[in-house]
Amino acid sequence: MAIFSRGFVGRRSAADVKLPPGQYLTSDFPVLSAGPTPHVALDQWEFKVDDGTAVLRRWDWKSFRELPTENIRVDLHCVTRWSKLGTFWEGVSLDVLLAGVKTDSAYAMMRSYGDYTTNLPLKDLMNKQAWVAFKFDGADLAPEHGGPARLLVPHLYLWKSAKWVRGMTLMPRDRPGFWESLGYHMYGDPWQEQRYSGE
Ligand SMILES: Nc1nc2c(c(=O)[nH]1)N[C@H]1C(S)=C(S)[C@@H](COP(=O)(O)O)O[C@H]1N2
Ligand SMILES: [Mo]
Repeated sequence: MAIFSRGFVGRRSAADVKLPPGQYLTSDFPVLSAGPTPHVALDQWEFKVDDGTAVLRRWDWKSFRELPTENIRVDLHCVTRWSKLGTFWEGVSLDVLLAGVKTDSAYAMMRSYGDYTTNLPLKDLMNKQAWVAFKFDGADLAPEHGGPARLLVPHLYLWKSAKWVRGMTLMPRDRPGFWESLGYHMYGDPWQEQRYSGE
């Protein structure tokens, strides 16, 4: 008969878990920000989808929070080698935000308050792979973790999950965002260990 310690009942134990190569488990939630935390008042907040010329979609906080939401339980993998398993979020799927948007663009640049950017293929943002998340563990997302709202793209390294997200620009060709310009990988698949360009 197996003996379970209390802490592991109903959870995955370390032995069950397959981490991406070069990652270790952490149970706390480190804060990694390239600059100061921008504080965005909800009555100032907006999220826009544009194609570099025209604004295609726009929400203020009220209309954003009227959109259908999903509860998401996902593993996070940071390029600095920590992984955090089974994190719990609430957010609006990018499938909802991009519904009906017609575009030939294959890429998007995510843009944040505070000027952080990160690039992704549009197909990685669709089909239940990405959310604009505003709650973590049932509470409003803390400012240091990206509140009021952050992108959540758990299948890529966490630098792709732009905190304080304010919009996205659709792009016909891939272009590097903030960390990608400094040598991080253009795509960033943790299972392929795509940490830096050239890897
Ligand atoms: N706007 C913004 N988003 C960001 C960052 C940042 O510096 N600015 N850092 C990225 C990196 S490198 C990581 S690992 C995660 C960290 O998220 P956390 O601070 O909630 O752990 O946010 C990502 N999103
Ligand atoms: Mo990171």
